[in-house]
Amino acid sequence: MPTSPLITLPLNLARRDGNQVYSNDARRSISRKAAESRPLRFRFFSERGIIHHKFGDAMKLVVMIPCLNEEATLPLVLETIPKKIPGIDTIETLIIDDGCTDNTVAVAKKYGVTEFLHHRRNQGLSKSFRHGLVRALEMGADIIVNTEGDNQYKQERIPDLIQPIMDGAADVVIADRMTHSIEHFSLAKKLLQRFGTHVLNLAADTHIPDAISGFRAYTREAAMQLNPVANYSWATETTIQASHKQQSIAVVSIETNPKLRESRQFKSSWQHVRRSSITIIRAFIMYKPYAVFFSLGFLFLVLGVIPFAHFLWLSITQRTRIVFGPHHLQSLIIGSVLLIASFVSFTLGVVADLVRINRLLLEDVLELTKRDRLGDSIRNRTRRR
Ligand SMILES: Nc1nc2c(ncn2[C@@H]2O[C@H](COP(=O)(O)OP(=O)(O)O)[C@@H](O)[C@H]2O)c(=O)[nH]1
Ligand SMILES: [Mg+2]
Repeated sequence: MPTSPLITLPLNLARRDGNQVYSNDARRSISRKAAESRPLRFRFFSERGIIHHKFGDAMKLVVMIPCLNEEATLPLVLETIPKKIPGIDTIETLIIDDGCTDNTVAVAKKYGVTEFLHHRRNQGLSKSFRHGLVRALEMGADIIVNTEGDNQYKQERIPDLIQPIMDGAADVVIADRMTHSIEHFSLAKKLLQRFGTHVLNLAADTHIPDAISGFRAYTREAAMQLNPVANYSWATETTIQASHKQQSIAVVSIETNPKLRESRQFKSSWQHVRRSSITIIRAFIMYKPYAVFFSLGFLFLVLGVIPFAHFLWLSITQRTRIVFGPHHLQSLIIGSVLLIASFVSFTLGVVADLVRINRLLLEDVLELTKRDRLGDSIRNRTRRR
């Protein structure tokens, strides 16, 4: 799949140029006013996309916060979620209580939150995200924002985060934390983040600068199509899925708040590397099986041919000793093993590709089931701004 270049797109310039991204729609005047009052720049990385909006309907934003014992920091988060955003009629907060054993739920209620999704016991962040997404859809969200309960992200910048969606330019928006400038990140963590993002961009065919940022916004359509299955790294997985489903992804630079506590997701850099590597390898196998297995197959083929060529060369130059002597037969054995490995890799590539096609069909069925349950018509999907 060809990659799309990362374009820095100043909003007003795009409008002046009549860029197709900003074509006519009923909400344009609202979002134009909002955007012009704010010198926002966002990077838009693809012109593909499924962009939808229920024009004319009331727009609902759901801010979802997966929480595991966040009583200390949750008030800061809830206080900074904007109460009003131009172009948005309703803003609701959804707390995903992932088996909290402290007063997180009571604190949230005190701050006026009415929507909760409870896990009786801890199920992990990825499942919390997945269940939260479905609940937000059930709540009738047109736009879904995910943030964290540790006040890592600047909720007051949600209007900036959703601006590309409001302008009809994106299905998914990722906040770039600008990790190179985060003071409490060690050099090793920065390098790790950069390397991880680079590999992920290869798997996802994207050019996103911070692929694991958890501060994101999704349109209803985009959320409907995402099905993260890994136990860790929902951010990595959903980025790959969004790209492979031709969703249009925009990036907005939003710096993070000062750190209030250590990450609980990753106890050490090593654990981070291990889990991220597993996720990325899995992602490659799931989404680009032919690239993985055919490369392996080709590598084994080349390595397997070398000992055979070596044996052939010796049999020509030292004919009697080779054919009748005990030497060099190991070349044939090693070559045979490598050629068998090559054959197995090619075969696995074909099988994995068939499984991938099956999964795509299953995901289509899943999407239709969700639409059926939520009463969403697929016709919305073809409506572009
Ligand atoms: N670590 C962790 N966080 C969870 C879990 N379930 C929900 N969360 C929430 O997920 C968010 C991210 O966790 P955090 O420790 O800040 O990890 P970070 O992604 O490295 O910043 C926080 O709001 C947590 O409260 C879980 O099982 N483990
Ligand atoms: Mg955090």
